[in-house]
Amino acid sequence: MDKNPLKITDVTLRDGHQSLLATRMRTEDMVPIAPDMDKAGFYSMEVWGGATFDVPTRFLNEDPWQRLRTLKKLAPNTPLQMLLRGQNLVGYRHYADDVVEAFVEHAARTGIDIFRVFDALNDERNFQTAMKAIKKAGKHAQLSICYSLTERKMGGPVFNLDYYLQKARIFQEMGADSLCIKDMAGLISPDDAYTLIKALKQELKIPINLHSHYTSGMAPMSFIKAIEAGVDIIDAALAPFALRTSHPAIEPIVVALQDTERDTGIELKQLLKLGQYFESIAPKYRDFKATNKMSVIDTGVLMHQVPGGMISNLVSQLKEANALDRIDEVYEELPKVRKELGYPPLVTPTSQIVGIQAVQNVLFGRYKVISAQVKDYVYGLYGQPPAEVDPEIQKIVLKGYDRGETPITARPGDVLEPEMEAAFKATEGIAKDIGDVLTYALYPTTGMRFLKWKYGLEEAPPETKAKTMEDIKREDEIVAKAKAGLLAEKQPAAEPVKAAEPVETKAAPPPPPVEAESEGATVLAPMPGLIIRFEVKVGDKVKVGDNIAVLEAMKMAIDLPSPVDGTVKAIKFKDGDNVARDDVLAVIA
Ligand SMILES: [Mn+2]
Repeated sequence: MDKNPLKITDVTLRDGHQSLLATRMRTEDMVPIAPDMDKAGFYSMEVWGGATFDVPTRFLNEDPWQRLRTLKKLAPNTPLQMLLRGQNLVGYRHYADDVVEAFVEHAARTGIDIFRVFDALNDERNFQTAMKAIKKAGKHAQLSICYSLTERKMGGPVFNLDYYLQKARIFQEMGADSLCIKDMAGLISPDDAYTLIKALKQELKIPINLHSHYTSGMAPMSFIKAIEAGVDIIDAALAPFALRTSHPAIEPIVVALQDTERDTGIELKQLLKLGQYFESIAPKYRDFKATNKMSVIDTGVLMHQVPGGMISNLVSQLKEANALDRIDEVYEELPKVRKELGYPPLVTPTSQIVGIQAVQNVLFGRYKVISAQVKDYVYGLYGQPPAEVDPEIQKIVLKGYDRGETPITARPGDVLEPEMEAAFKATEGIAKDIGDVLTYALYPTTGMRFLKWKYGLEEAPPETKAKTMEDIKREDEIVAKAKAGLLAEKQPAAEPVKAAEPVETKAAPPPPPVEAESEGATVLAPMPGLIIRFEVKVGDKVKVGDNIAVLEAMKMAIDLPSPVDGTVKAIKFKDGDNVARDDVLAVIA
């Protein structure tokens, strides 16, 4: 029997907890088990990239660079892998080439061996700079194709077999060391997996990796068919961090292939030891686990091919806007917007771009409110969509856009000015190494806040602290008591205690003047958010459609246009203020 062992990339420490626990696992819980994971015989371990940069700096008060350094030391024998969003790196916009070069170089030096690179539009030009930097660092470049569909199965005018084969050929030609089919939503069906992998194996010389999610329930079946078709590597997670919206579990795959020609050679005993450990720390993160459903699969995905994570985003946006009852309209709007925008695959950041526009179209009328990202996208700053953007929509979106009304056709990276020098300057006196500077370059606001926490210039808020097993024990005891009826309800105080002294009010800002409101048109906050900046001041003359303010809501910058011609009579907030839905931001008369 010819042996052709299947290789397994363990994704527990990146996509596993990103999928199930909002990426909250901390380095301190990886440290004790990393040496044992190193002994398991995985082809590689995905430990970094994706949201593992944003979440630690934003929520955990943890340095992602330090995590990587630590894991490299503890697991020196297994190649460490990261997910890199092409020119987006680990952020939500395109960065200039000098940021991409510096990031890849430092990531390689700090411990990354395999860079899995993808682009939300599968636009190969967005790989060029990262690719060069990976090769220069002497590391493995795995280029990925985002797997997307327009109907239930592979085919149709856009995402058909030819599309994937053509992209794969281009990527191999560019010098990819391996190719990944990145099925981020768990859409690939077993028969399509077989057809696609078989064709790719015939067409390409480089190894093929299949990445899928358990979301729809099809992934383990698709893996078996892909293995039959000769796939070289699959991604899977240890059982406690597998299934649901995560990945197929490693353990049953290893056993299923035992004594076949694709036997992985991995010891089940070692895997069970790893799984036991992850079970033991998992309770600390249970607050992030979805517990709202009995079903571990999302049958809705089978029906409409919308990624599960995107649906939960849509739901939370509608909730914030107090309009959850309009979810069905959004489901109807979504494919229309996606078509109009040239069928982008639905993955970060295009899933947000399409999703938020669909929500806004439903709430405020079609393309009445357009986010800055949608304008950038239609202008071509994210790259070239798989199909043409609807010319009518293009006109509406780019009307008055400050870079111009005609989209670019060049590589997006070519129109971006270098950014590192400004980042060095802005972090002078705080940043101690290039990692710090990059943290800021990627996330100016939360990155700088993190650097201040890191170097003790500001105290990290208590919510960045980890939950301990003692906390869990205490919670469980209270729940057990409550279930046994032993928990006495607190008696309400007979008389609420009134404060004797009036509260200090000196520091509070004066209430915004309201008198002008009756005399003009108002610019309202369409949803809760943070004012990035006002683009006008009191007394400015404006025309209908001129931008009054930019609001950050749902990770997007949204332009708020003037509803009328007139003069700015009042501005009710300042840059950086948080606003509620329907707050009056400005009055124009
Ligand atoms: Mn994934």
